[in-house]
Amino acid sequence: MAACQTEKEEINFPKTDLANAPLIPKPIKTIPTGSAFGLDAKTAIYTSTTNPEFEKVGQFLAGNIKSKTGLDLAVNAASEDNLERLIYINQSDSVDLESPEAYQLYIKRDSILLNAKTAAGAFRGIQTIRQLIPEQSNDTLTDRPIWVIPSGKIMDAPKYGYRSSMLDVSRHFFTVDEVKKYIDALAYYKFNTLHLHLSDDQGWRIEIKSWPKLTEVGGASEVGGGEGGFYTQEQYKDIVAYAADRHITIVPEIDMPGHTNAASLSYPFLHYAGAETPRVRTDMKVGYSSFDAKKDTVYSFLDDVIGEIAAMTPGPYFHIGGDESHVTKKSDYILFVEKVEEIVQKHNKRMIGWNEIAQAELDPNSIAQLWNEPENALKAAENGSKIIISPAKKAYLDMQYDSISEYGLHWAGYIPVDVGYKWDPETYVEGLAKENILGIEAPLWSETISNGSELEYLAFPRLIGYGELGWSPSEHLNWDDYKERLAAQAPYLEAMEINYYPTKLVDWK
Ligand code: TNX
Repeated sequence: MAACQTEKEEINFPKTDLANAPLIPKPIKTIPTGSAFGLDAKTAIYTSTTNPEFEKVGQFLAGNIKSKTGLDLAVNAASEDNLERLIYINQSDSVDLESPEAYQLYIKRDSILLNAKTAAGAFRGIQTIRQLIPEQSNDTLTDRPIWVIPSGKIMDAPKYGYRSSMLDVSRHFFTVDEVKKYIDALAYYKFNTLHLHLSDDQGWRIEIKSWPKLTEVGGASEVGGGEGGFYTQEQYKDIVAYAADRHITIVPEIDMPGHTNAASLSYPFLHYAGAETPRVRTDMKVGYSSFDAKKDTVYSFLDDVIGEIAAMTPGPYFHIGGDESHVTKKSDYILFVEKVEEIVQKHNKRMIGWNEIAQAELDPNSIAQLWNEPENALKAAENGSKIIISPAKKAYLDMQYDSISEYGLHWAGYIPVDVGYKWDPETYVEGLAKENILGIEAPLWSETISNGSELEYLAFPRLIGYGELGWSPSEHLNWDDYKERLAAQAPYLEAMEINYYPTKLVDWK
């Protein structure tokens, strides 16, 4: 009997197993149903239209599907012939979607329904869809190429609300395009934050209109003697907007009172008498520079700098550094941190600082970032502050993989890919309750790397593991299971032209 025109075509999909899909981060709950959704030219994307942010998420998915498969799917505008299968991105009020980035996916033969309460949740959910689309189409099931997506149900939400990486654009400068490429990869692995280390001894990287010499003088150097560089305010805003389109928050850092040689070289009144005289620094030493904590003019200067950056930064945070101020007297250091905290709050931002800031009397709303002193993290937590977990020994992307690694340092040890993955931020600091943890960050310091490809070599594949540690529940963290899923990331990394370290610990496909 001839099939009626409107009847749906029956495709005989091979048996699938959604629970074995190589998703990173691993979702909370996956229930496979063994069948499949066939992504093809007859698929349309629809979204809730009451919230324009949902439509943007749909457009983003369409763009990714186009570059991965060549299929040009309509968003909220299908014609009758391509309505056979539907991907619907729905704003839902379900109580199961309490966490701001939670999502649910229902994948059936003829539809994929993505439910989320917020556009951020929908955006995280479409990363799961992207990861489920195979690299190769199946060209034998029907008369046209079809990308077989395993059917089933996924319920998912992040463990932490702060899942971050840091780029040090100061020791070596990275271009806007290099930063955007990094943001794309962060988005794919469900990170929601990028911290930019915008100033240090060797270079100042952000234009400040009221203090132009910061970039004219302080921006013209970097480690090893290269030409340095800086972001104009327009370029910084462009990075912020690019990140926001991917539901990623930019956290700007101006490191102080130490790590300030480039600023003091630009404006000598900032310089602290106990610090080394400012000069162009292209070496890798730390701990010799400081702002003068006792001068009112230093705080007026910082009010301008923080004010200009805060005005361009929609996210809630401002990072003041605060690490390794070895030449600043302790009393001056404490005075400085407390005064700068007031300035940050005046500009409506929440202060973050490296763990040393816990020596000061912090406002409980301020956040301490653990890198080397658990006792300071505990002190800050006792005072009510939230903690970001970034231990150098486990989460520093600039540590060498092993003794023969080409780039990187090893002062905190070597971090092979398995060591970077086999720990749990929830239990890393003894005595720190999980309620006190804001999230996790993997910082990439750039003393030994000077271009995008070297940056990627240190970050990948370790960064991918930190995405999972920040998102997936502890009971899902398992190296043997993870390494199989990591191996399956090679086609994505290759398609994105990301230079990764092909560790022998993983059986790359
Ligand atoms: C320590 S971690 C630093 C940075 C260096 C890094 C190199 C931290 C807060 N300070 O200034 O770049 O080590 O690994």
